[in-house]
Amino acid sequence: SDRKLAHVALLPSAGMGHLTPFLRLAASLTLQNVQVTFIIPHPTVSLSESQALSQLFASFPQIKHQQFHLLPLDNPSDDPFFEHFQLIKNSSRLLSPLLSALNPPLSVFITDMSLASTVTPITEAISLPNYVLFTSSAKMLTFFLCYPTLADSKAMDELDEMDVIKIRGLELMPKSWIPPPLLKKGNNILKTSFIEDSRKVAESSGILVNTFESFEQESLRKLNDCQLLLERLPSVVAIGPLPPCDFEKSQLQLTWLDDQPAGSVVYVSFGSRTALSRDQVRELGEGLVRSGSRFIWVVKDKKVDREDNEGLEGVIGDELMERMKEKGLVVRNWVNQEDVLSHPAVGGFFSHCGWNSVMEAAWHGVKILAWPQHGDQKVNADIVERIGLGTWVKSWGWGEEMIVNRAEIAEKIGEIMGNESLRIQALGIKEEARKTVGVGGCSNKGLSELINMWGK
Ligand code: BUP
Repeated sequence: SDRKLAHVALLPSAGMGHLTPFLRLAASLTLQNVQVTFIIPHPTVSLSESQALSQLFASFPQIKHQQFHLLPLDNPSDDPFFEHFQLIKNSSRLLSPLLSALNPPLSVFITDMSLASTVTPITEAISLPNYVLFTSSAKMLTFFLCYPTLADSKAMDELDEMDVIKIRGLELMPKSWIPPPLLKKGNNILKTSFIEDSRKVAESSGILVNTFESFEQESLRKLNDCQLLLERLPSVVAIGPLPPCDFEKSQLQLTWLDDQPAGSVVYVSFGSRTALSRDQVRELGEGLVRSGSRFIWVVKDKKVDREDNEGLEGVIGDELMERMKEKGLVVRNWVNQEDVLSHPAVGGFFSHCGWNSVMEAAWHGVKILAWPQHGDQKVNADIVERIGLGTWVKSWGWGEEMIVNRAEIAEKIGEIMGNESLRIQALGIKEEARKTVGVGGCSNKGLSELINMWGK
């Protein structure tokens, strides 16, 4: 055959939510005989990130990795993940020699949407085709691509009068679903990065999205329908759900789960980047006890895991801890989500709807009770509800807006765990998720076609 093997470099952004889909993509590409070089911004923010990376390289010795040493920053930020983006931006000129030195020469480069504006000028300068892996939903991608139009001052003025965002081609979206800084007049850093990254993503060679046809049909149609959203758009390829890999599983046995009846346990986790207030943590704990349901709960009250030194008793209080023992397993900070969602005892997921979590719940057919906390999560929660994977209590609000009380939490958990039709729908979604990445499935074809093109 006259086809050469494609050589692809991957550069992820900060945080597990951004890293995980890159790890899974690296594994998928390697399994299809693509040579992968993984570029690791160093140092990583969290322990979980460095562990996940070591596990990938241990399972796939054929994946090459290159450390990308980040230059120190003059003005550190109080959000470590945000600081990491700044570090990468600051150090980006070091990427050019690193990429040029790779052998065999690269066929393509794939990076995260949040790094697009930083990295594209560098890869363009060395004539490398530039792809973006969009690590959120296709729906969020439609918003992201339209954002520069919205941020235009005239559109912002009109927005004042309305509750919904109305842009040509974009489905109407309540303003309350969008992170407030993006809808403010004047400049702020989130806004500026969003605009710059959005423009660069629209100029890229192609956009890969961790989603699938039947899950987000309408948004995918909009994205690939010529000129509906923007005059010029690269092709948008759904390649998800990127399957969780064996290497991600931990050695730890969740023996507690093994002893619970099938489908009886609700898994409670709000992602790797959300720290709930102390008061909300306790209210949530009380709600779980009151719900009468069995639960496994990941408690997190610091953004970065390295900073978490306080014991569970300190956060939750001895007395509540004692009452939770009977029905629940409480874990500090981190549990291997793949171990949990794949376990037959788990029948529900009380989730923030980070996009990876949504795809993982779909993959395992676990129904969701959505409680979005920030960022893209309300948009994602809406998708979950509309497709029938779960429910979302919209009145709960997000961020530090309000405290949701124990009675409401208990009630909604009871409802979701008892909802039989939702359980069946979730199983149907699981079937579709497996089909689309299997031979002949849409996502499988999407990725294979890209790989063929890259190898030419
Ligand atoms: Br928390 C947690 N164990 O305890 P999301 C997360 N994860 O394996 P996020 C664990 O990290 P953003 C834990 O399976 C998923 O793959 C989880 O990504 C894994 O949310 C990933 O769900 C988390 O997208 O990021 O971390 O809040 O909001 O940036 O998408």
